Amino acid sequence: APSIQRSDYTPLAWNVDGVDLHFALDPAATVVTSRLRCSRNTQIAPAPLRLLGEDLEVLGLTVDGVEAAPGLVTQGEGWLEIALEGRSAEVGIVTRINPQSNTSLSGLYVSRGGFFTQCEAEGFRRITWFPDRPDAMTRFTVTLEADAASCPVLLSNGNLIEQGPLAGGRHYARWEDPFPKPSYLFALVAAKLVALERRVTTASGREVLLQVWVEEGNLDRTEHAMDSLIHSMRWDEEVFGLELDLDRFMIVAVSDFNMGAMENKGLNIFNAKYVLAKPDTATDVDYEHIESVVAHEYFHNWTGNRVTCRDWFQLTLKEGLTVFRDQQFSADMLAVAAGDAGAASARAVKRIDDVRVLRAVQFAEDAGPMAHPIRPDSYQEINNFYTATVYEKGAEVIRMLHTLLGAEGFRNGMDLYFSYHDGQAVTCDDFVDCMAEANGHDLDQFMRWYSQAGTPHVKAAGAYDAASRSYTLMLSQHTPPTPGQTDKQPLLIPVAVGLIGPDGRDLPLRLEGENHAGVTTRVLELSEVEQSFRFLDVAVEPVPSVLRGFSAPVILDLAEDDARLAFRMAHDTDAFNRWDAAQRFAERVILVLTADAAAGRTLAVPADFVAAFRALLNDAALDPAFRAQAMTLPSEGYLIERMQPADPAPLRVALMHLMRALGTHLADDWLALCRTLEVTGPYRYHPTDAGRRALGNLALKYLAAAGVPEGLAWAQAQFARFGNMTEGVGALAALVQSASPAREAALGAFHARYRDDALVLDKWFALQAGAWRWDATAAPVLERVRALMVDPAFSLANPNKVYALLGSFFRANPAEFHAADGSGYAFWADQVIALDARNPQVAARMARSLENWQRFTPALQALIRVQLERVAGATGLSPDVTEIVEKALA
Ligand code: BAL
Ligand code: ZN
Repeated sequence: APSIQRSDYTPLAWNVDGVDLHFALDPAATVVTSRLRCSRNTQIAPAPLRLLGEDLEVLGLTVDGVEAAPGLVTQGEGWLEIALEGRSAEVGIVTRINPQSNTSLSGLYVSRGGFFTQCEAEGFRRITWFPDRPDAMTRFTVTLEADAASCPVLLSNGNLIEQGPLAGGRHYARWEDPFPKPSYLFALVAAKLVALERRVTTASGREVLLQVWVEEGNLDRTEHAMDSLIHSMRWDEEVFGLELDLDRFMIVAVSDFNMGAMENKGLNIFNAKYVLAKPDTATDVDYEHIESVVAHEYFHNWTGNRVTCRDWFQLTLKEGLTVFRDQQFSADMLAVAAGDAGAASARAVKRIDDVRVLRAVQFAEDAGPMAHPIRPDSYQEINNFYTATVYEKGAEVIRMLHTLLGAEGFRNGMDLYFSYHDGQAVTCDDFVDCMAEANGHDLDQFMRWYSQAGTPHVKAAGAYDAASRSYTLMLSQHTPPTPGQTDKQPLLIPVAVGLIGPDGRDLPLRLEGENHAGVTTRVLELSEVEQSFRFLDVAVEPVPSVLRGFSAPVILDLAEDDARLAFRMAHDTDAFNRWDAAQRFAERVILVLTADAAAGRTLAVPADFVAAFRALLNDAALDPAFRAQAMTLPSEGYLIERMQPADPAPLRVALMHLMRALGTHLADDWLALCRTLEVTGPYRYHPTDAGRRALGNLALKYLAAAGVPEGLAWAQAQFARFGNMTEGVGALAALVQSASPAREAALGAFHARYRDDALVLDKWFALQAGAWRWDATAAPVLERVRALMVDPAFSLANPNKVYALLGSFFRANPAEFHAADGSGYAFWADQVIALDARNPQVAARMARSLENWQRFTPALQALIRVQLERVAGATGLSPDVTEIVEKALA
């Protein structure tokens, strides 16, 4: 398939200064009338107006009111050029589209009887012919016309300027967006919805209307999203001085949606999963996700909408920055709720959550055939580049700027960015240039983070010299080659370091050549391949704590024996590194157990490891949320990346053995936690309560895995009387992850209670698809997955269902998915091909679950290759899936 190059960018020959759109909405035949007011870009050589379109039936085409002469128009695959004369022209286009048959959920589509749009990245061209690229910023006026009974609510971007009835039971509304925007931020909704409304006053004293639109019957699940929106508005005013610029801001929940949510100007459209919450249906984690996604989309109003991307290669300009902003917001919200005493721990817990995802998903991506820099140089299908690299690693790159420049320097850079670029479509260079200029800081080397793919390895080794009372830390860096990029240059890597004394207290740090002493964590700037840093006045040999707070997205290679890891688990004052020490110890133990399982040796869990875990578990000075993080083993996905070659079957045996051992040896400790952590009183979403529930549910998981009768009884009792979804699904998860016969009854009861609640049933599907076989006589999980696919509640047309059932099986259940007979792979190929025919974006996401196939054992690789080739050879394959499988097979 052809690939698009970043270096091929050319400016627009024609600007569209304004567009009037008229939609005569009808499920099978919607007529879109578009009037484009175009003006020539006099900065470049004259060229025709180039419009992009896909699956459109053209009913008429005029230039300045006159039917376009055939000689003026040239057409190719997906494009149309009109040879316009002079300096300005008005182009009129009428097209007909079929929203009801649009199963890709890109463009205009129908969901549960309503009309919705999704235009990022290239969905607008499926609505009408347009210069559908992010640097074409246009003022939109939109008129919607629809059946009044089935679509009483008509929404689009900006301000409602007119509405009224029409003949034949129809009605209309006209919306005007005062801000020029690219077409990817266009949205419309026409549906039967109700709204929760609030009026709030912005920092400058303007009153604005906030609405959360949902289907009737879901109004009691909108409070949390509304609160999250208001908190986001306040935070952006306080931290970045950024205010809502519209009189009205709307969030709409839709059941069928490819992504999490979309930041359309003034009209955010959300996957219902990230809006709807009440205690009976949403877990603490759901509440947390809703808060952060609402914030993310709201923050895009400035970082993305007011200043947007010049081209899609710059996607991380808005995504990395906005993820960083939502991470900071969530950390602040958690810290405020936790109070002064708990704030640091609450921030660390959030950081751990984010790093866990980065390591499991982004590191894997960076080590596979899809590896790309946060600003890619080429792509075949842009939808495949909404990746963990562009988003999460992109956010880490912004975080490093924040670390290097300080909060104030970063804010100054942001202020400069808006002062220069408000209303423009710009590049990542423009952003970093502002950071450099505002701080008088040369960031040329730092820009390599934008152009180099792959996860850097940082090696650290320390040497203490008692005679001179000095400690030298040697740091070196190396980035392994990635596809198409063999030579890597050294990066500028901020490495936060502390030195811990034998009593467990941090030593004051004084770097050679510097006078000030006293700080206990110091950010070293590693810019060369190898560099030494010498600390003076070090009274005793310290234990180094390196990469505190995960100060850079790298793999740290630091030789530490078990005793040292246990020491840092007990004493590291950096909560992130304390957690990381526990993860490193666990990883080491698991990989040894895995090798033993593969070789048929007996499995033995080291007593030191159990003791170190027990000490953390019972450290009442640590908040429960942190303890839950520390006691959660590294994910299977992450561990697979750490194995060479990866063999999921013995890994699963090792993990089960370790879970059972920790459940058995620490049974009394876990049971004591269950008793002391119980949260009484009505449910509230609060980090203190959430932390207690998280640790309590984790205790049940270990106890159930080990088959401890009191633990299973506790889980059953909690399940029988649960008052909120966190407790309900926690107990259910513990039962499902056990050999207890109670599991099937619990699954049945859960289904009976929530049979009409699609979002809750997603949890039910996911739990079963991700289940381990604790009972060795149980059938392979694939059989259950197949059975669930014919459950009436399942549908391949609904992305959430696909992610819950198939996504969980492919991604969260490696041992079952990678069954030695290859059955999982054949099933994967069947589903990818079936999905691709209706929704290429969802199909490509599922296809990606096998891209790192070359990590696995030769026997598994041989089986996977057959299925990758089968998918690659399927007729009519989308560009989306083609790119994934071709790169995997390259
Ligand atoms: N822009 C796509 C969804 C998001 O990142 O907010
Ligand atoms: Zn985003």
